[in-house]
Amino acid sequence: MPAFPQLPAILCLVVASSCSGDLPQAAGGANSDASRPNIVIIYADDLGFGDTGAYGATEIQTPHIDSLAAGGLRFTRGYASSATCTPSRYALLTGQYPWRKEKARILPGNAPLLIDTAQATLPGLLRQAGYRTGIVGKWHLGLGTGAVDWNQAIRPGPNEVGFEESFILAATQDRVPTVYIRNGQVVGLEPDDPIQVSYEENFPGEPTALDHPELVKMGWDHGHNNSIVNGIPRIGFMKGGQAARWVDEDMADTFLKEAQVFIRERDPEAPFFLFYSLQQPHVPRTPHPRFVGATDLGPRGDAIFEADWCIGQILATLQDEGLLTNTLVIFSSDNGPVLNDGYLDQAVERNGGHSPWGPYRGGKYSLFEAGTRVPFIVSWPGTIAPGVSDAMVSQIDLLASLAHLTGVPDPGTDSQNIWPALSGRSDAGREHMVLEATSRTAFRTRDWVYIPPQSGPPVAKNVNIELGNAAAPQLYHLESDPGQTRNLAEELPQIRDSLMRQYQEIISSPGTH
Ligand code: NG6
Ligand code: CA
Repeated sequence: MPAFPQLPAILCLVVASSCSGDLPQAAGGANSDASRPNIVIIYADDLGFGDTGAYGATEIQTPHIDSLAAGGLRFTRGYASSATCTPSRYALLTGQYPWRKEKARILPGNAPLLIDTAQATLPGLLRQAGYRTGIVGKWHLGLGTGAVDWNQAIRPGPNEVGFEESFILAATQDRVPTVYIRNGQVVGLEPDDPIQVSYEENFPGEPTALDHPELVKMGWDHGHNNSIVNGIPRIGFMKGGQAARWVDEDMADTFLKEAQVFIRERDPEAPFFLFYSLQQPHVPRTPHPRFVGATDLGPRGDAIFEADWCIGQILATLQDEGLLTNTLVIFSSDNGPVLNDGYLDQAVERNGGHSPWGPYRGGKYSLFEAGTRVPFIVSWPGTIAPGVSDAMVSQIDLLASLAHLTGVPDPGTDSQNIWPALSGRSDAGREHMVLEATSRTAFRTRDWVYIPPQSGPPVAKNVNIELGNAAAPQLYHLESDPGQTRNLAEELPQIRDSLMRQYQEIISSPGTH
């Protein structure tokens, strides 16, 4: 049952008038225009459905996310497009299903740009609508066209696919190069100490976790035994660029400050779009020392607490700047949770009774529900009424929905305009979607999921996550069985076959919804 609270009449009027059908186009001062609010997408990395107080966590305090949820719309059926990072981000920014794109998989740090510069993108569309656009934080969509020279301008990248300003980490916190990149230039690079990066072989004389374990302050469990930077062994090899290397423990503060500057230095004539792409709680989990011990869960819990604090600072910045009521804030995560993702950081040992995956099965990398079902909060005080929505919404739909909101033509992708659901005027979101997890796919409707036969192992042993693979088809009724404990594929062949046909039709079609 959808749980929409009874709204006071005056609030209903505000909601109805500001979100109805075709909205008036901008007329001068963008910040007073109800069809062109500032837009901030806050995107966590590997944060699970159950990792925040707003979604039931009791062992980690997330007061700022909780208050965002209390003042906004909290979705119970909110989805990332994939159970890993690169494909989810690709879908969010381009509106295209990632499984249509062969190379939309977890990318190494030296991969070429995955998005075609001619492709429609969310920031590109918002620029058409007159927005100033920026990204701060994790990118992980590739850079350049092949062999990147990290000592020159690195193009194409975020600035060539719609972001006017960018301050990013190239791939993941655990992958080289461990440097920040601003508008295509490595920050703080000294010309006499050039950076070299390889994912094939080490550079002679450079320490790795295998030959210099004494230099390691955070041990590795699987993978993560190549170059050591800041005492943390990484994926990939790197040489040089000493002055440019980041300090992991300062990363949250660094990104926060960049995001705040982007907001404060706004153009009074133009609304802004900020993609604030947090690195937490992805590995390596390195909260600033002032957050160490904030929870009893060790680095993973403390990193979530730190991320929540950062979100609070962003909301406070919006408030200080008088922007709260004309800024649409969307909060979500790129994929589901994982405890041991390759470092010895006590995430398993100290997890206690916490359930990062909420009531769902699986986690990061999984076709089961917890792989892609994530926190999803939409807040626009004064315009979107607070509440809880059971509409099925996906990050892939932000492109068409925000194009609709801001009055730019929908480029026709897999993205659907679900603005009525995102703004709380309807509890009908998406009717169905194809979910992806490490190149495998499944078909989700509002209450059902159909998982076709998969040949892979049932469990990813390193991370101890059930992947959703089985030789036989699987069918679950999520409304009555959220934990996916009863496979109904044999019992209900008609439903199974009907979902299977819809699924096959979509995956064999060339594109668009
Ligand atoms: C995996 C890494 C994992 C993480 C993941 C990407 C190993 C053994 N595991 O390959 O630690 O980096 O890639 O995560 O190397 S994601 O959230 O960016 O998709
Ligand atoms: Ca991720």
